[in-house]
Amino acid sequence: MRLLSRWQNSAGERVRIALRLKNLQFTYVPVSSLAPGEYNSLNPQGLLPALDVGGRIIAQSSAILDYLEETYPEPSLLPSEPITRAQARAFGALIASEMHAITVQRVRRFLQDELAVDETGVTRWVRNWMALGFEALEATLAQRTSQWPFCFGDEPGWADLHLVPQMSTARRLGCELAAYPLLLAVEDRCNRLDAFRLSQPEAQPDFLVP
Ligand SMILES: N[C@@H](CCC(=O)N[C@@H](CS)C(=O)NCC(=O)O)C(=O)O
Repeated sequence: MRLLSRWQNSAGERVRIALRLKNLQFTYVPVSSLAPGEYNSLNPQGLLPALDVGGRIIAQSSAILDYLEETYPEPSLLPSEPITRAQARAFGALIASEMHAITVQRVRRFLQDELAVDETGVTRWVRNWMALGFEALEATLAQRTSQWPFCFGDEPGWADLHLVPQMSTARRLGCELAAYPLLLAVEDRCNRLDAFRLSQPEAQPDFLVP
């Protein structure tokens, strides 16, 4: 498998973590190493990441995660109990759909360049959706029936691999996270593990390549 990504690719970081949690071999391919236009010919939407499985391309991190979970079920990224499993999926969906998707660079650029929103307005946009999301995530962890060390279990999985990249992205965009102690504690536990540390932007071979 080849993971087409770049160092600063939050959705790609989710997949990097998942591949490592499942102990799967993969080749990390920075898009900067491809010929001009090559990535878009593989993934027409042009967003990162994409997984190349024997020459067939899977786009969208959620589809890639589903593929990995279905094809390599052990170790599972999801809790075995159905309601907890659904809660873990909901936690990830909140991050991917309600936070990440509406604050990514192309959305910020559209606000700024096409709608003439000034820097203060763009910052307000980002902080609003991030804060609403993190508040809900923190409250979700507080409501759990068990206070597991990770989001939904004794091992990290689906929810955690969505959470950790989102927290570092939020920090990079100037969001204050001190109000979320449960999230911070999970993040701290995750970042002690190789699967998470080796997947961080600064650990990628193309770190800082534009
Ligand atoms: N829903 C997509 C989101 C992908 C996405 O927005 N990726 C961003 C980076 S996190 C991207 O490709 N931005 C354009 C770029 O970096 O060139 C997924 O989960 O894969």
